Amino acid sequence: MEAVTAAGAFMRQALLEAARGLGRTSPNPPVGCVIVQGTEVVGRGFHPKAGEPHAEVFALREAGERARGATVYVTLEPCSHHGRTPPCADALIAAGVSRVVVATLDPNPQVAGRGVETLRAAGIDVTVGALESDAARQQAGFRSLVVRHRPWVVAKYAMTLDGKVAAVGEGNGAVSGSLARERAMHWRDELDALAVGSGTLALDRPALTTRGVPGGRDPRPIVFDRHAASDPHARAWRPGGVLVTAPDVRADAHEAAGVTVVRAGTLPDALTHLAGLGISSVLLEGGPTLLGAFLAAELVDEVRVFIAPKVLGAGLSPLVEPVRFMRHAQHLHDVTTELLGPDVLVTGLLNDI
Ligand code: AOF
Ligand code: ZN
Repeated sequence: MEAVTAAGAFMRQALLEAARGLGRTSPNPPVGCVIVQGTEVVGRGFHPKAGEPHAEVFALREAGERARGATVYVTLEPCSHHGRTPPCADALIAAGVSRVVVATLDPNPQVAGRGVETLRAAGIDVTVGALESDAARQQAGFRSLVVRHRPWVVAKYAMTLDGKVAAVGEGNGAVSGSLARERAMHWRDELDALAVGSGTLALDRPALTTRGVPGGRDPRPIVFDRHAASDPHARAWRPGGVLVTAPDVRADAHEAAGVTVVRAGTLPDALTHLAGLGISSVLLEGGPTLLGAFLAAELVDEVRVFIAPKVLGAGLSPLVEPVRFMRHAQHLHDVTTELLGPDVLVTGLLNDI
């Protein structure tokens, strides 16, 4: 029992290492690795960026000779293929490690169990499944790209106790408190892209940037605008920006402004195009038409909602697209709740990873 707890604690550290790469590794996964001799951590590493060395390589470098006979905790199965970098399984064997604890298998068809097989064939003791669901959730973007060829979609909004996202007299007064807004900024830093509809772009004039996160980077802005009628010079646009419009719609002004234009007849089609641009995760920040359309099409994978202890009595709902019967409501699973100052954060999944 104790061994399981210790393994969990080290894997938890490996997940924290991996988190340092979130938002920076696409189309690769965020991966973390911790190497342990007895109870001492002798090496740590994370994958910083596609094209750069994998997590295991950094951890092995730090451990040096102390990797011999050690136990390795890694959040994704070590790779067995020659990609942009050589196989991690070979590097672990060469370093003489005794045991490897893996959180999740790699769904990449070039690996898919062969990393584990290679290690076992070399006499290394391999365990799979430590903190598996946490790791899979952390790698949701990568797994979604590999398995479904579309990004992982996270719907985010903040609403009052009576379910309003804006007051009738004012479009964009803050609903949630500062801790909630700070958390949401971390998500912008961690997800590849941030999407809004053309209505939100026009009404809120959002910057769609990451603010107040040390070392943070901005997500790619995406605007869903079926008529391509929105301002091609809106402040949200920056390099990497994507306009999603309908087939046969001209978007010359956007193209001239350097915006990548995706033409899609359906939302699933749009997501396939976004995946093709290397976008593995999308934070949907509204408005109600866009959120409603994604939800109705069952394309929201994860929900993150702040509930503020305020009452408006009237105002804008977070989504249009009503469901008439309780039995037809979409149910979240793996629900979490957290108090952030006065606000409650509710998260949950609508699709499996
Ligand atoms: C690992 N450790 O830290 C990561 C892995 O092009 P490459 O060489 O970077 O290979 C990318 C693939 O390697 C990626 O699709 C995934 O299957 C795996 N990522 N594997 O052992 C890591 N980032
Ligand atoms: Zn590797």
